[in-house]
Amino acid sequence: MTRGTLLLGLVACTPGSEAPPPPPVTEAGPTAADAAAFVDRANAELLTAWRAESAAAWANATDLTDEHERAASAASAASMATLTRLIDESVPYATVVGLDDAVARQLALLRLATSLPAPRDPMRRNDLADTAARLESMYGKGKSCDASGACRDLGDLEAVLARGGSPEEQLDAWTAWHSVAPPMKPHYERLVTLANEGARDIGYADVGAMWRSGYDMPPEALVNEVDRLWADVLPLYQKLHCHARARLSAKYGPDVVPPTGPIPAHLTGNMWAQSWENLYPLLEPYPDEPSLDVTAGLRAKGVDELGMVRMAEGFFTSMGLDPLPATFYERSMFLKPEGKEVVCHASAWDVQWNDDLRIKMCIKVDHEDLVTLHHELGHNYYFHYYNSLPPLFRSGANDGFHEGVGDAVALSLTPGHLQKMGLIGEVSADDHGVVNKQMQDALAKIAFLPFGRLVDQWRWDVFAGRVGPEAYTARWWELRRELQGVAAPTPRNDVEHFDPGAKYHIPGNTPYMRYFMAHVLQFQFHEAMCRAAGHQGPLHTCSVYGSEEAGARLAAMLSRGASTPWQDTLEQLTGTRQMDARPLLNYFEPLSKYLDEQNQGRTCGW
Ligand code: X8Z
Ligand code: ZN
Repeated sequence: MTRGTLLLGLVACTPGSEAPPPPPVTEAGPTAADAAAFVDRANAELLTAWRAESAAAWANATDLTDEHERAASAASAASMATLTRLIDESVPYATVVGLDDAVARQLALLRLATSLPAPRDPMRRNDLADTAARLESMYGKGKSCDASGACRDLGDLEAVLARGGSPEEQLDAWTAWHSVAPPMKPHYERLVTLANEGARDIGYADVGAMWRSGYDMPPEALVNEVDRLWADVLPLYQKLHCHARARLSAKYGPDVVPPTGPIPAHLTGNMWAQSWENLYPLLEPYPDEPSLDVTAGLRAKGVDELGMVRMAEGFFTSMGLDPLPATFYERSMFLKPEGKEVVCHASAWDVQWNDDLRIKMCIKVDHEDLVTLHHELGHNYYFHYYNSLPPLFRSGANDGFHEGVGDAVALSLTPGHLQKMGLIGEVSADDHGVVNKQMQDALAKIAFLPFGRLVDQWRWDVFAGRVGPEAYTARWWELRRELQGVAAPTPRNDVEHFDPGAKYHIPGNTPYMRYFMAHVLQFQFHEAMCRAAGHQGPLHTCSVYGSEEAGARLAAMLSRGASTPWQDTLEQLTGTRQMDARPLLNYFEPLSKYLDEQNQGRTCGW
């Protein structure tokens, strides 16, 4: 989560709509100087509102109580009121001739400054704030309890899938977690109705149209960009799917995993089939090679959760980036606290918008979470480096950038680097070692692509009213089947189920296309940083650990925040103005060949 999405936060003061009236605009109309003064005032008011909102959201997410939820909702409602009022007040300034570029850009960003636009009507706004806070808490508190009263939370159920035991056991865990979502459905319907009203109040057709407008290009052009990138990466996904399905079918039998057709969603080692890294033991191309998984190394060296955080920070500081402030270690939540309910879904924060960096995570000592820690610190470093910009510019160049930074850095966790850190044993640089590593990466990153794409495909349909509550779950599975090639393990319907609600970002109202873009962009960032580091040789062998040149280029990008169109920011780092799948495809070249060999004679597709 990034600060830009912390729009579920709250402001524990009186609603901002009661703020003093704006200064009168003279009959001649406002000047460029008036517009600049308005933007300054808007930034100051937003900063106050957003600080209160994120403080209350943090208190709630790290200790889910009714009182915290009420406070979070109140602060969120106040922040919504402030933003709505400022958007209304900004209207006369938008058409002023001769606006400074930065002022014009901030006026445009003001209308996009939330992913949860609120209706003007105060009662309906409060209702939306309550609904959003309620959904966040419901997800965080989600548990499945049996007749004896024994309960399992998401972490427990994910661990069952990760172990990959019997299909029955996995089906049970999958079903148990999906049973948490149906009570969310009426609240989600309410959120859609109210947020759509808010979007219309500020001139967008619906919330999806508003989300698609945040990319410095016409919204239809963004859709075309996503389609273009998807078409570029789809062949690689299909190959991976084909190979994974064949191995799963061999493991579980053709009755459980039919050798043609979609993969049952509960057997991919992940609750949402969005990342298949837990299938690595089944798919490891050359099992005789030394292991690449750092889990055993972390445990053998006695590295605990805090040690993992320090390790991730150490990667950034090796590149010459600043150390994290001491308060990061004092205020973060690294572990699920005893006796409290929390939102374990990992997120990064700057709670007080003043370098008050924190993460909130229930860290496990394993490979996956070491990578996730780099992801989260990528957000924190973004917050840190754009901290001196006006609040309206304190976000990623686009939201995919924010999500891609830490992942790009984690691409440098090469076997060579991990060996130097003493986390894995000797590594072979021969083809077998390379293909093993690529399989590990692809199961996390290539497997993710269709899921990254489909979550907002679904939500765009929902916000636009093309898919109503009577078809939420049906449409969800249509898309999952069509794009991911995975199928629900049991029949699902819209009377009993609300399967999209079992994924955090739906109740959490966090836009998701950002992750699809980030999975493409991170390879572009990695390639550019490797170039800066003077790396020679194939992209997959590059680690920018210790490269201050790469660090300086990264920090320059982070420092720009959203102050320039993302195309300019991308060009500054990479030399290109487009999101481009070539670096990703180039990176996975060796695996692509391996998959072609493996899939010979198989019927691929679903
Ligand atoms: O939500 C996240 C991060 C926080 S921004 C942990 N991710 C997506 C997910 O978990 O679904 C990272 C990858 C995709
Ligand atoms: Zn993230």
